[in-house]
Amino acid sequence: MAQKISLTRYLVEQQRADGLIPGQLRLLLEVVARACKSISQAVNKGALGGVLGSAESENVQGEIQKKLDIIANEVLIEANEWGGHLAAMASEEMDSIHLVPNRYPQGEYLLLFDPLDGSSNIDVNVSIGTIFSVLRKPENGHGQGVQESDFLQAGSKQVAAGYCIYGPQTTLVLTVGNGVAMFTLDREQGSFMLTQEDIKIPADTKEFAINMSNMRHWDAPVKRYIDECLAGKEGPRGKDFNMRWIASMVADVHRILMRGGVFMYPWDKREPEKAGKLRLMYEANPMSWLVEQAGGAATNGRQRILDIAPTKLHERVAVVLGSKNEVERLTGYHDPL
Ligand code: P6P
Repeated sequence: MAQKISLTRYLVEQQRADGLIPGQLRLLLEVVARACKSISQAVNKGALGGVLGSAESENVQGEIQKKLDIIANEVLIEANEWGGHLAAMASEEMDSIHLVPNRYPQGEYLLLFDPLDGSSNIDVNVSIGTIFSVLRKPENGHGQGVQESDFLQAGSKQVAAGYCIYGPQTTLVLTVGNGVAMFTLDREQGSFMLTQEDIKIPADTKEFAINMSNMRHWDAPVKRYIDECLAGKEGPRGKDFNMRWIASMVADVHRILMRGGVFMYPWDKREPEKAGKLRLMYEANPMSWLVEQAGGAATNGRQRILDIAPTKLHERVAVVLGSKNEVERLTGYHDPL
């Protein structure tokens, strides 16, 4: 069997090959991977570790926090504060940005994360995951420390993005802008080992992912697209479709990276003032870059997600991502901007 390459060796060789992973970024990615290993161990303990259930608190999204949401957030903060690679962090679980304390050196990067996506699945033992996005700290010219406005960069400005899925395997999926690679945690060695690279999403699919219980709230283009899928062979698509909905974006996106498909969380009439349910900065942007790097597409129904200029740290967005031809079809059903 070919020698397995560790995450560290992969990052070193990628830097040597095309210079996309400067030293501080390599350190950042290795620290995030180590933090994900710790989160994986906490998740795997489950009831034995007393980490299930609610933390009896709410996050900035107004959602009840699970104990593991808070644990994962703390693990990522503590792991990334002291290394000198980061200037600040932002998390779904924190109202405002977290500056690296003055007692540590400041780095050139900003790290954003959803520490544990899919929390509603924690207590029922369904795959969940950590999503992360890396931006450069801008030369903000205001001469002060990092401010929230420094994080408000379009997804096209990311320098690294990835997720770690805590499922039957613990798997880290990563891009730095030259394709998508996957690393599986070897628990005996305690290392992430390269198990797939240059991951590609098929342009066509027969599988869609959406929460069908929201059908009556959707806009006409989404209803049209789903109705056509449900009409199957006898309908305008001329083929039958399958449906999946894990209610854990990391798990649904991972399936799409592995075998194709289209994932939708569209705008709906329940809270019309919100652009969508999912968060742009630390859910949609990293997942959209991964999908595009794997040959797929990602829009909000009308616009490429990575082109959206953010106005708020926790802003939400509608998401359609996955197999390119399906994303383009559904986007084409919407009125142009
Ligand atoms: P619903 C998890 O809470 C999440 O943010 C995504 O991971 C997931 O795709 C979506 O929400 C599930 O939402 O409304 O189906 O529970």
